[in-house]
Parts: sequence; C-alpha cells; structure tokens
Amino acid sequence: MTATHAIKLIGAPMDCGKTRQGCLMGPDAFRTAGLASALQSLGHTVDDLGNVAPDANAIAEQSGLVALPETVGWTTALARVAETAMQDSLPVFMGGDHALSLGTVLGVARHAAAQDRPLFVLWLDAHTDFHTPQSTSSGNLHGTPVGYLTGRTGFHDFPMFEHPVPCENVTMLGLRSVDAPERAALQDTQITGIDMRAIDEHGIAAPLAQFLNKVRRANGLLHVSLDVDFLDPSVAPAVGTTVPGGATVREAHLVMEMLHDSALMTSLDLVELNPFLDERGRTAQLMVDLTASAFGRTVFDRPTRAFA
Ligand code: 4U7
Ligand code: MN
Ligand code: MN
Ligand code: MN
Repeated sequence: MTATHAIKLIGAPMDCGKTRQGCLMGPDAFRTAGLASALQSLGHTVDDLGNVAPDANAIAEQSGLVALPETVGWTTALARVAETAMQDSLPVFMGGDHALSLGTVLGVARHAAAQDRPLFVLWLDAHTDFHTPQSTSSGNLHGTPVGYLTGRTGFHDFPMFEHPVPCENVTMLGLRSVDAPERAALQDTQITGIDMRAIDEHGIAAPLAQFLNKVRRANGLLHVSLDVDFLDPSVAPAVGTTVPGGATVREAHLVMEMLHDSALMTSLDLVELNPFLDERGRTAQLMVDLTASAFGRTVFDRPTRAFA
C-alpha cells in the first residue's frame, strides 16, 4: 500500500482550442466512466469540484487564430483554480481540449515558484504543441501550450508566464506529428522529445526512468499532461486529431504505473477526449483505467512479486 492523495477533480469543458467541437462533453464522460470511484477504491480522497467557466475579458478576436479571447478567458480562470488547488491537493483536470494546459500549467508554475521548487512537465502526446500564436498555421491554440509554458515569445494577449518551465525540465513521449516551424524551434532547445521510432527501438521505460530520476534529484514538482492522441487511434478513437502509430495500451499503462511508483506526480491533465467520436465509451474508459494506474492500481504489488 502506498501513499494516499487528496485528489481534486476539476472539469474544464473547454472546446475553443480548435474548430472541431465535442471536447466540452469530456468532463461528463470521465464522470460517467467512473473516474471518481476508481480513484476512491484505491484509497484516495476524491473531491469533484465541478466545472470551471472561462473569465470574461475585452480582448478582440484576431484573424488567423481560433477563439483567442475565449482561450485567454479559460487560461486566466484555470490558472487561478489550479494554483489554489495545488495548495492542498493533487488536481486532476478533466478536459476539454489541450488549450486548457495554457491555464493549468500557468497556475501550477505559480505554485511551484511560491514553494521555491522547480517544475517539470511530462507531455504525453502525438504532437509537440510547441507553436506560438504567430507560428501556428491552423490557428488552433491547442497546438501552443508547450510554447507558452516554456516562455516562447508571441503570446501577447495572454497573461505573462512569469516562471517559465526550463526546457531541460520538459520531456515529451509519443511524438509522431511535428510541424516544420515546431521542429525548427525545438532544435534550439533542451526539450527531450521521444518519438515513436525511439519507443519502438528502445522501449518507453528507459527514457521515462531517466526523466523521473532527474525530477527526483531536483526535488521537483511534476505536471503530467496526457493527450488522448498519445494513444493509438485503434484503441482510443475519441479524439479529433488521430495520428496512426501511437502508444499501445500496455505502453501507456507502463508509463502510468511508473509514474505511480515514482510518487513524483503532483498534477495531471486529461485532455482532448471527444466523446462525440467515441465507441461505446471505450476511450473514456481507457483514460479512466490509465488514470487509475497512475494512482496505484496494480495486478500484483511489485515489492512482493507474484510467484517470486
Ligand atoms: B494537440 C497541429 F497542424 N500541429 O498546430 C496544429 F498538425 O493538443 C496539430 O496535440 C496540433 O491535439 C494538435 O494544428 C494539438 C497540426
Ligand atoms: Mn500513490
Ligand atoms: Mn496535445
Ligand atoms: Mn495531440
């Protein structure tokens, strides 16, 4: 039996980070799939805070960007909620599209700075989400949160990211769709990007273990952002941005199990679930099962080793 957590479930039915709609149903799909009871049954205290709503603001729409004012409104609201929740809990943000991480990581970073602890980010995604509002050609701001949280310039209408996450503290796993401007910008950074080819060759455990050791040595906080499209679309169809060749069910569980064993994770985003595209709830269910693994669900406890 391992440490129990005070978990806060926070719904972020954000759907404006891209044009394709449906992620607003995500939080309710996570609830219907039994996220709270799955975590409670592992011994954790779970408090569902309901859904956040975006702040109002007077920012103007900008041509070439999808729903900039609303996205900034979500960012300011979620940053506030995240920073508060970090004080006495481990928040799990139920999205909503990946633009919600603009806000959650901003709030988490403010908390980390107040604690005088370094923040690390694990990005589980087919995409690097490293655009700026200038470099994106789709205009979809769900492709920008890593650019924002690492302090790239160009986020003029967003709150200043006062304490950017150092690039060497960011690891991405599962990559298989990176736009040319993202690749060019990433080249000049210390971000660790593990693509599917590297995972095919060397497995997913080694790069993750290396990253977790780094977090531990630094006594860091660890924010994990899990995009549904990290997973292969054959096992997780409920996402707008499917890219073939993603993580298997077992690779994803191993990541979550190692996160649990590390006891390092201090906040979690579950993003991009689009229940309108799901098949009988299977993607929502898989995401709940993966979250349960991250919070200690196992077949056998490792220390006693079954049959050993
Ligand atoms: B997600 C894309 F062009 N890079 O910018 C873009 F391929 O949060 C996709 O990872 C972004 O799902 C995907 O629109 C954002 C595209
Ligand atoms: Mn635990
Ligand atoms: Mn993403
Ligand atoms: Mn993605």
